[in-house]
Amino acid sequence: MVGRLAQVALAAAAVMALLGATAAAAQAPAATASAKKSALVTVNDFYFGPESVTLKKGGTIKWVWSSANSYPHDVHLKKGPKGLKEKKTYSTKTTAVTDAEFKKVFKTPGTYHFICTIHPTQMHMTVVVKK
Ligand SMILES: [Cu+2]
Repeated sequence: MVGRLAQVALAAAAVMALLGATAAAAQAPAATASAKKSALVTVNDFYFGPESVTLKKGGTIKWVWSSANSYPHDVHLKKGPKGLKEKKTYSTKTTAVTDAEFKKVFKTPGTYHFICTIHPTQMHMTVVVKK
């Protein structure tokens, strides 16, 4: 008898937890959509975290290579907004496994697509710079 009651209580708790998780997930996009003045992106074996960043005009991104990496990666601008100047400065000149940083200020509004040239299908990210 007590056992059955406990089971019912557990099931109710599980449903409540599920409902709570769903509510939290529904609220998340609004929070991440706000434009940031600066953002930190980690370069990992085989993903950028996060894969999407929205910046204010003039905002900065700092990429930091994870100390847990075993493979080399780079940051490479595959496509930037139309008329973007000094495109080459949005890509690293070399690859690195760990202990590397790359910082870039985004003054031109638009959408930027970045990849790692060694793992282009796995590692990609998008930066949106607001006007
Ligand atoms: Cu890579």
